[in-house]
Amino acid sequence: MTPRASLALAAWLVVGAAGAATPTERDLSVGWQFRLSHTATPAGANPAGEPSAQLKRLRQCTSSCERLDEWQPATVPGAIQTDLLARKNIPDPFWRDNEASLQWIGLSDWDYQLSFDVDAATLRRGHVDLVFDGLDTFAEVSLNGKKLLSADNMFRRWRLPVKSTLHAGSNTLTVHLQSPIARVQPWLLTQPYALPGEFDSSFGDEPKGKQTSNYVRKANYQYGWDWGPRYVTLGIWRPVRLESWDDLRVADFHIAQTQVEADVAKLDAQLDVRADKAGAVTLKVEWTGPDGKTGSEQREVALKAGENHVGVPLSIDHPQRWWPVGYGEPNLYRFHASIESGGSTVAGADRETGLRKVELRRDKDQWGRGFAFVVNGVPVFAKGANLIPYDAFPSRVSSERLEAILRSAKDANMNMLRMWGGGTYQDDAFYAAADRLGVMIWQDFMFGGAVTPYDDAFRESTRIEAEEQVTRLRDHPSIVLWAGNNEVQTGWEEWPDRIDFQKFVNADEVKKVEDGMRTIFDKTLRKVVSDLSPQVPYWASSPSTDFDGPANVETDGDMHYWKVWSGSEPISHYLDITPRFQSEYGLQSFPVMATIKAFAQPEDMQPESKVMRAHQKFANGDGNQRLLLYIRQEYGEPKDFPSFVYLSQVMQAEGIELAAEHLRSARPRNMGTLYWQLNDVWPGASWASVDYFNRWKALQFHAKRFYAPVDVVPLRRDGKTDVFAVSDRTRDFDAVLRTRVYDMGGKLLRETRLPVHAKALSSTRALTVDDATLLKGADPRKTVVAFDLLENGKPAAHHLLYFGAARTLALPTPELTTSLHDGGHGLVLTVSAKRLARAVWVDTGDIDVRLSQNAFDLLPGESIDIEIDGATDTEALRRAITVRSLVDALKETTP
Ligand code: BMA
Repeated sequence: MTPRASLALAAWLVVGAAGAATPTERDLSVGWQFRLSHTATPAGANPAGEPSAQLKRLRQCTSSCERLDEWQPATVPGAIQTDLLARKNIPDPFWRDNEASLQWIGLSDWDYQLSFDVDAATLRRGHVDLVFDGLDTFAEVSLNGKKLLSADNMFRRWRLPVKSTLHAGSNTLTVHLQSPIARVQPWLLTQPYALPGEFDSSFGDEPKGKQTSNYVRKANYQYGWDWGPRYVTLGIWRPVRLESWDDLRVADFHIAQTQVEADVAKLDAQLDVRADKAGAVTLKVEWTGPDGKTGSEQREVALKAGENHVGVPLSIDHPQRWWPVGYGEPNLYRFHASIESGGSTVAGADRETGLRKVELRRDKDQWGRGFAFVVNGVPVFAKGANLIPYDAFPSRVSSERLEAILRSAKDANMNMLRMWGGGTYQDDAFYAAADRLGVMIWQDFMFGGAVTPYDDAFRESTRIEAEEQVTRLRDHPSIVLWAGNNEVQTGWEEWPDRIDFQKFVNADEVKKVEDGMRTIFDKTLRKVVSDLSPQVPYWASSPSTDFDGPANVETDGDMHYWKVWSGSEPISHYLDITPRFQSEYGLQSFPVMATIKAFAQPEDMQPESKVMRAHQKFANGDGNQRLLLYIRQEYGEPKDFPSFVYLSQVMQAEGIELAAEHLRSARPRNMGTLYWQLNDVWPGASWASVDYFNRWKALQFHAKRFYAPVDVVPLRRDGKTDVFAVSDRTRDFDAVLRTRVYDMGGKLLRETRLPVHAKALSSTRALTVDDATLLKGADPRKTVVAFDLLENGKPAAHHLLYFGAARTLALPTPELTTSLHDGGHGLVLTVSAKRLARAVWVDTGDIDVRLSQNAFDLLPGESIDIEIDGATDTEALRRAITVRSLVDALKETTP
């Protein structure tokens, strides 16, 4: 069994009953083959209609495809694109503009096949189940020529009893995968209308406005998004196995957290047991705490033949509770359940979970209605970002990659990530890592923004998917919210194509569509969460007010704010809005040159080249002009392509910092900032702060500072600056606000100190000061102010303030010097500036090391020590290091 499969199956039988053999699992991932299917999809289940001419044309494989009729080795879990890549049947899907010529793969049908032996002993078992943890998506499964399943939902798990279909010796399992586009399109094109979707295909296989993805339970982003390519995958994307068992099977083991307080945790250990016959058993549950403390409870239960839901109440005194990043340890308890009969153990299961109470507090107040996460009674200001899928091909993401991105988030002081609804529910390994790290997960159900169909079959498929996913994930303490979807409600209310649709379609039909969405998001999914995970709050949509009125408002619920970037408004407009919780806002940038080189050649290195546009998905490549707009507005004209890349990151980092710090300073009116977006699905331009290779952009380094538990935030508006001491500490502390005014060329003009009492879990305004008082006649273009919050004489937080956008400043040449040396505990790079240095960036080229700090400003005469982790060859690193600052990147020196 693969490690992933063992994690996916959190409950399993360990010891067989007397006379019954130990239940076994047999991994069926090895030995698969694939080929281009000989039977192309007809009109699928929908008899009427023809696919579009363009689809038919694109469906033709354009490269050498002869060999694809032959069986070739496949990887399971996997996808057809990665299989073709592994066999060198296709070039790298991420290289240059290869995407355009690889669309035929997702428009074709594919077969997978596995031959495997079964012995007589297996066939003597009471039950043999074939379990698919995930099929992508329209899959016809046959065993020894007998059709067993027509799957149609990528997010479901399928369990098939196959004992009577198996025979001793060699068995053949086949999976025929139909192109979801080729299957649904002929039907859709005969319909009176197509529901408004997300991003139209750039390749013409789907006519504009006729998107099939709305009608399919499959990861939406694979149809192309504004940060990722269109690769419609097909495959056996999760593990597959045979499970053999006899009299009974533990289908689920769950620790329901009825009440969790400092002095006691009241739990209910619940088991779902499938039994062949009725009988009395003893249920025993043992637990081990993080400190090694143990306990156990047991009870007699009468099992009936069939499905049983049984439980053992538990009580743990003074539990070591699970705390999110910044508030304590993410403590985890281990639970073991056993079922005993006639003196022997017949079944068992294990679970690990953290004990915590989570509330979504929505108190009415002077600003409207609050939106605050409260964990174990502590109101937690949420600091983080939105998470998108890790890869265009999700099945190739290892658990190491899953964890590495989460570590990057934690290292940047993030305590919450929103797993956005246009992707996939993640592997168990992802949530287990979030549990261990203390990173809270806001979990969307997988709806990315498209208007949903209202038919019963679609809703029922969604309901089962939701039940399976909530059951699978509900013991992860990291999950603190289930949200119905991404932007479905706000889209319906506000987006022009939806408004046109509502005018175009008759009123009855509009009502049906609207009621259909309301049923799924207000009733079906809400009920699944309240039935299966009642201690975790449900939220109808992001953004929304949970159906308490219109979505995406400043006074209630969560808000996505996109006037900056999508609306081209200046970055300073971030200061004009103070929602109760800002769950999306973002600015784009390009990844570092080392990442760009992974998809582009030297001749592609300009913003408007075909390849650079192909890796810029916002507005079909026009996003590079949007980047330039903001770069010019704030900084000036980039000198060359690498400077454009660098400036895009500086702009993104400083812009998001302004917004995030404004939101933190507005606590308690605002209680969370999740910027868009943490990670990337491929190498390209996007809103990510960590790129596809987990290389940190400037924004991630800034986030580490602006999300630190204690921050000093100077916000300058109309010639006046408010300075806030922002603290996520649970205790007040006394500090001193030091203000130093410098001439950028080197001279300290003035220094003042002010005592500050920084309140716990608060933003405290420490100072309000106007420009004239700070400058006292000095030239604003040549002056910088440094604010430090000193605790016991040492800076607990530090921030610089300028009197205008960077392009208006008279920045000096800083004369940066560097020295790479052994700091005793590893390599240290010291960077020093003679004069003020703006936006210093240390680049290590193709050498991947982790820097403790980067993307910072240095005051005149200041030095910084950067710890370097992961260097293997010091001399090669020394040669690779380059350091630049703002003045190096601009075409002309600023006035
Ligand atoms: C948001 C998201 C995504 C999108 C992002 C950037 O609103 O929900 O759909 O990728 O904006 O445009």
